[in-house]
Amino acid sequence: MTKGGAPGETTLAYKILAEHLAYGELSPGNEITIRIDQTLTQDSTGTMVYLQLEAMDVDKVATELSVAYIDHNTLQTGFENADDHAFIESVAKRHGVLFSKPGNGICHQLHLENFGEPGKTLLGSDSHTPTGGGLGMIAIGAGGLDVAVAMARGAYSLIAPKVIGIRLTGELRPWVSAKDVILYVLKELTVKGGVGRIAEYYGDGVKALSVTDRATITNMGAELGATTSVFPSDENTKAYLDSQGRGEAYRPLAADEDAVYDETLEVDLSGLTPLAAMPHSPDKVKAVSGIRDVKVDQVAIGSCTNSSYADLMKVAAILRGRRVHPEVSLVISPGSSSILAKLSRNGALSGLIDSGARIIENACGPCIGMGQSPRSGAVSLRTFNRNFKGRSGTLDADVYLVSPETAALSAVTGKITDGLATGGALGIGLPHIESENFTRNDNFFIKPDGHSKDDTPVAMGPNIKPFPRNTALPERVAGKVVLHAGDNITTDDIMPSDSRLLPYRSNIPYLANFCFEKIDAGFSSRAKEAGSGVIIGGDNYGQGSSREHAALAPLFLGITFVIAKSFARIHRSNLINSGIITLVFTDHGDYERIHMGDDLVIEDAHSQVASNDIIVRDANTGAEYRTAGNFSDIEIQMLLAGGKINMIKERK
Ligand code: MIC
Ligand code: SF4
Repeated sequence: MTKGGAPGETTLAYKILAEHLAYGELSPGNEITIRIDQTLTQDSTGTMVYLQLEAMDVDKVATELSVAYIDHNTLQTGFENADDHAFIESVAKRHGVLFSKPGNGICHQLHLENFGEPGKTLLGSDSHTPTGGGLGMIAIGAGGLDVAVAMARGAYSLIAPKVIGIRLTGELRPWVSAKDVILYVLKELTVKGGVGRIAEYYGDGVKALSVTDRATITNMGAELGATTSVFPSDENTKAYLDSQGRGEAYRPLAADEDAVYDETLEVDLSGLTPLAAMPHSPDKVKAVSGIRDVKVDQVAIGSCTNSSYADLMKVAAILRGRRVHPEVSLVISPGSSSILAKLSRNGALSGLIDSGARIIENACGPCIGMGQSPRSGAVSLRTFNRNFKGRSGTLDADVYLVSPETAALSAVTGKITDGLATGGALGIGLPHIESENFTRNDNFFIKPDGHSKDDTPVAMGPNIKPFPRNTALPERVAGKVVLHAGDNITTDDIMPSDSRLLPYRSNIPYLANFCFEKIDAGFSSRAKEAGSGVIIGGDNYGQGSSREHAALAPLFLGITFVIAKSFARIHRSNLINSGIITLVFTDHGDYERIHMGDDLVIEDAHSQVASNDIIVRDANTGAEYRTAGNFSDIEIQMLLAGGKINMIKERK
């Protein structure tokens, strides 16, 4: 059904989308609405989601399953974190949402273990929700408001993506891992190569990858900018589900033999070598052999990309009987409580501790800058998915993204080490774990059963402030250029997140003071002074995290529109959901012609926004800049209403 094609040529992605199609014609570029079976939220985006859900005045969620995880902000350095957790737990109870207590693990790992099902749709308020694609789901990351609406209505609208077929052949060699597969794909396609696309894996090489390998690959498909990534569901999927005691969820799924992909990429797994993403972008990929011997100060193993039982058993095999290099700090955060318990039961945990590894909580932790910031100027090797400048909490640290094998081996040698060249020589045998029975632990889950809106009050802490709301679009939208930014601006740049700021995710007025702090410390006060501001961006503006705080803080600071060369998908939606107009330059040369301090204006905004061609004028010089909105019908309505919530309220 790709390209509107005939049955018998259908990609797996389009088969699942077709099964869930509620509205629209399913062909690339069209706006479609799909039914959403499951949603997930995590705490750092979740507080906004649940404030918005409350604002929508719904009773029970409309999905088959909605889960609220607490994994990002678990340090509890003050009352703010714990208040957020209590708030989320109370709203979860009110609306029939399953609550996962802090300490249970990382949302994506937990969802894979406990709830992911082949052929289902999942919408999550976290950009790495596509981890579920490892189980053959269409799992999409979105802004919090979109997830709140999906919970309320069981549906989500998106532009039907193209499908890029990634054909895998061969088999990975020991010391080469699933992480190296996705790093290779990132090198080939770059951080914007997946925009407007689903990455679908197929071919003989698929069967050589376990579900957790596949989940590593689909997880980091987020770094391609892809809408999602998906693997077939096969015998390995069955084995994984059986190991989690959920064999009944299995359903075989694959693309048709003659499926037609919009684009294809070939990857010979047998030819891959250990790779690393160099500072400061996940697509700056080099062979580990080419950077070997770089001295390492810190190694961090964990995150939703590489914290599975199979990954950590490989790490345990490498560290068993060995010592972490005296000049290296090694921290390990397992993906879930059941993984940690299993490592503890089989003795692997004591081996890790004996080697000198620091075991930290099974949560996002250092991946989102919640502790373990490396020392000044450090080299930090991480098995995570993002190495944007400053994300570790140390602005001048050099973060490299690598596989668990490369990370553990380098922790022992004290320098970046290529396992392919030296791992075997050290006599280290790596276990290959397809799946192994897990003991289910439901003790961290709180079921909403027996509760309702009427018997459970919302637990509001003093740090939880109402979220900013826009007003209906005026006929004349004006603003002063308060930021002129380069290419690939991340949402970490726009709204930084670390142990200092993460506790304030439910307090936009406070957070807004730190907007763009890392790249332009004067931004927030300049925007406040201007009263009404405009941001100019380069290519791929807003890549990375799904945090809608990167739209809500600019909204609070008076940003009315953003003109960029191109936008990342989730951030563009978050801006429009907040009623901020997103425009792309028709002539990229105009990017240079507009300067800081220029007063820009969109006249006749109502009719201009409804047309694709939007003229932005310099109020002082009269210079005109042509831009395109590419807005769908629903987006136009949102912009006119001043955001999605206003539009929903108007329709009631
Ligand atoms: C991230 O990895 O950047 C995060 C933190 O998980 C974000 C969500 C957030 O900012 O809360 C994401 O990926 O969406
Ligand atoms: Fe958590 Fe890091 Fe995964 Fe984001 S990328 S969900 S912060 S572990």
